[in-house]
Amino acid sequence: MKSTIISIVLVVLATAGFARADVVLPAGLTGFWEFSDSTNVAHATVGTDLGLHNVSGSDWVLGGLGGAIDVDRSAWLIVTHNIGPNGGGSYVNEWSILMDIMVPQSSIGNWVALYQTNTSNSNDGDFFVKNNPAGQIGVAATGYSTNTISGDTWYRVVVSVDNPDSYRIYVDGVQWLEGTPQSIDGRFSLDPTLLAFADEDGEDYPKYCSTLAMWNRPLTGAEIASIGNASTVIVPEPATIALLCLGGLGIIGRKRR
Ligand SMILES: [Ca+2]
Ligand SMILES: [Ca+2]
Ligand SMILES: [Ca+2]
Ligand SMILES: [Ca+2]
Repeated sequence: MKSTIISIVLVVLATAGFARADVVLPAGLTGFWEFSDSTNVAHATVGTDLGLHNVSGSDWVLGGLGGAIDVDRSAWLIVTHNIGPNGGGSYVNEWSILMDIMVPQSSIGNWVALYQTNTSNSNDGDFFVKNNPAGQIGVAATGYSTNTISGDTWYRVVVSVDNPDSYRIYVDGVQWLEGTPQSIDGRFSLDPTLLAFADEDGEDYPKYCSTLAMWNRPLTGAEIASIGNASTVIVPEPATIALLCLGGLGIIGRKRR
């Protein structure tokens, strides 16, 4: 019976995927959130549903790919990524995150936090859109991009992290920053959760998010180029969904303990 269900799931997903010529996400995906359901904005397509801090279904908007969430100041998303410690440390040192974001023009010229690795949000954010020069992205420790994002425009931002070897930021498939590499188990290693869009002292002007994804390894430049820009429809490998739907998540959970 299980194999019948798997077959049906695979056929349905494969048909849907090929019909739309969607881009299949690279291997190692551990979480994928699309904000496509206004009645369940925290829903995970792959992995664990998001935690919501000061955001709810009323912040769902039609925008980006299949809907997005309007993340105002003092609001953030609690992202359980299901990546175990790796890279030779006690925390997650090899990882990647994808964020489809749009910063309204009214936020440009202010700090816009993109992620915070401190799970209690008790220190500075760790990845920002900078206030001045407006629209550069990064943080002092890693450096900032020279290129800038514009207001009211959707971007697909990917950060590929391999502590202590590399920290790279890509926008719409193009590398924008060869960042300063970071230490094992340091500021850019992860606890079991990461906070998307959080900052401890108000450097979190409003932004929109249409897609989030995380991987348990540093994606390569070629892989990130293949994912395209914020209008490229991306889908998990059918096997990833089937596995997670049928209890794979439980197995991953047990391995981590
Ligand atoms: Ca490594
Ligand atoms: Ca701050
Ligand atoms: Ca921090
Ligand atoms: Ca979406």
